Amino acid sequence: MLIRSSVPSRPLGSEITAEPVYRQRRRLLAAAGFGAASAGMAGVFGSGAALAQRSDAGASLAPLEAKPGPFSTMERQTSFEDASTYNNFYEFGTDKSDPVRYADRLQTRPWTVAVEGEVAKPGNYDIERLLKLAPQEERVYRMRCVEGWSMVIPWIGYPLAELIRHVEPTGNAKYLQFVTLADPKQMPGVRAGVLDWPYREGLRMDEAMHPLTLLTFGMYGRILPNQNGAPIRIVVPWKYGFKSAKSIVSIRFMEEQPINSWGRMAPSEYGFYSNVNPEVDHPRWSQATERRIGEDGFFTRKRKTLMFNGYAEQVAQLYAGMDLRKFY
Ligand SMILES: Nc1nc2c(c(=O)[nH]1)N[C@H]1C(S)=C(S)[C@@H](COP(=O)(O)O)O[C@H]1N2
Ligand SMILES: [Mo]
Repeated sequence: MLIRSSVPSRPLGSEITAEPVYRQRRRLLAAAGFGAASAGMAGVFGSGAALAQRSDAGASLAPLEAKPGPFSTMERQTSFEDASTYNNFYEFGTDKSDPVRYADRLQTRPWTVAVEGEVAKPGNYDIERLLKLAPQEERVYRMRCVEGWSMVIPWIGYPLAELIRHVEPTGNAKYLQFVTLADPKQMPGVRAGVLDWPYREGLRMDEAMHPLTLLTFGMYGRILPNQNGAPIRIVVPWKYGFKSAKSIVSIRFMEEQPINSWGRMAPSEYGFYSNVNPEVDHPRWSQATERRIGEDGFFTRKRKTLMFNGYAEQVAQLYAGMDLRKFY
């Protein structure tokens, strides 16, 4: 089995919290050419100068305390370098390398998230308060982009359900909408009309409450790099990557199914649900296989994409009785 479903929760201790940071340091040292591990490193690295720059950027991020959480895959993790330099974050541009190039302009403090709509406790929640609302956990999730590539990333956060319970949704709250920052002064991509800004995404309430859905503040033992959605994003591992909205500024509790940017842009290509499904192709390409970033080599075969990205055991019952060709 690839999924550990019950890791006993332990009290926070330095030997536990230090572990992801330690592993990350080893990875960075190996990537920089120190130590024998470099031969086995996944990923293709750029020039030495560029790499040094990236490593410094990573090392300057503060460590985030986290205990190991449930549902982590044991699969080989994507390198921090790949996960933080090959990104989709269209507010910074449409090239995979644009986010790492431009996202350092993003001011992530002060930052508040407006909780709005059908809740008993609406308001502006400060990021420092959100960070401490529940214990942080490390969750190693498979991530599958609708474009056909995938990664394995150790995220840090806590279940979104913790925040939802805290703000007390009313009986009318059936969906959540996430609205993300769209500031042309900090985000050069927002001037381009590729999407109808701000980037919006949504989940049904039961999806949002599912224990796999992570309110995410960090990865690889550190706070999130800006290009990965600092200071706060969601991660929904059984759905295509675009559902995992980055740099969230508002969470709206709604009675009706909310607009989501990609669905609005091309409704026949991107549905509201967007569950990973190898049997339902994108109109312009197959979704049956994927390329794991860092694994590309001459002899590397593509991987078969798994139903619900391998999380069927946990989430299939959310969609019992639904026609997944209709509700793609
Ligand atoms: N605000 C915002 N969130 C976003 C996107 C974006 O363009 N803007 N891209 C999405 C897509 S398509 C993917 S695959 C993931 C990528 O997350 P990562 O770069 O941390 O791997 O972020 C998602 N969240
Ligand atoms: Mo994506």
